[in-house]
Amino acid sequence: MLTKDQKDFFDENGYLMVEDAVTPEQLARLREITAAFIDASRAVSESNDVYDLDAGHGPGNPRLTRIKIPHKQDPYFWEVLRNSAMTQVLNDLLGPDTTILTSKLNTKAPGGGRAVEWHQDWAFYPHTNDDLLAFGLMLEDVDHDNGPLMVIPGTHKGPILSHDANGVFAGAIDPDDPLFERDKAVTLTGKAGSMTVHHARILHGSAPNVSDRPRFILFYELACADAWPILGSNSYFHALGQRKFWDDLQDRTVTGAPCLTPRLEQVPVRMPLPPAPDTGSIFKTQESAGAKSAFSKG
Ligand SMILES: O=C(O)CCC(=O)C(=O)O
Repeated sequence: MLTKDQKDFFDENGYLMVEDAVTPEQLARLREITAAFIDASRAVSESNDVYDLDAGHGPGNPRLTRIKIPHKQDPYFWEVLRNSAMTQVLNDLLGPDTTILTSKLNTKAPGGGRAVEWHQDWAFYPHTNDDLLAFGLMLEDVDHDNGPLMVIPGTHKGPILSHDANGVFAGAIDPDDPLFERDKAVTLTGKAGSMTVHHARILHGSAPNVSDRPRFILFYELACADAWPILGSNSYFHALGQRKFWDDLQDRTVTGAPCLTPRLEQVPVRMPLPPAPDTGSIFKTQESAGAKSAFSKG
């Protein structure tokens, strides 16, 4: 259970590090399943509903940016969210009724695995209130060299910066935006089994993996059940239609029950439109929109 100091820290700064978010047994099983997925990607030559491929991927050298929606690919990714220390952290921060928006296992292959340009998750999926956060469970140790998550503390209470480039929603801020205070960035490193928590409005990003070790972070994006989506780029559930949406809403309940009376708060909302040419993942959105990189050397 989180202490009052940890909760206050999250409220104030918009992020938190939690150690031992899963047991060693749970971690071992998650790694095993992940390794099997990566192995199976050898037979895949184009990004699809499961894999987002990185440049250089091939049968002899699997290089992925992402395993998409892992909790839909293998039930263990769902089970662990509902039966671990993560579950308690979720209830401590969002209350008893919680829902999942999406999940992703972001992988950075050794020697150059892809950067995630600076952004605010909220820009992708505005809701009726901002009781939304993401967990990032480290499946391997994460240090300064293998592309750790970085956050700018306190920005969850500030404006939503423009995420547009070349006339479309690019899913990344302009690194030259005067509101972007990069010198305030905090780097979130930790041992395998540790977990980052970041608020949906906090500015965050991560550099390429320059080490010889992979980086695997399993992200769950979660909300209080009374936060209803206004729109969401990349959220499959917007395309379901009412009946399937209803069924899916039950399936997405992590703890407690769905809430049919959205809580409406005064939150900054700008629709993530028009879409980038390729919205298959954040990597594809940022790349296809021509988002300016904060990490490229040139
Ligand atoms: O993988 C990372 O380092 C960051 C991931 C992220 O922010 C995202 O996928 O929205």
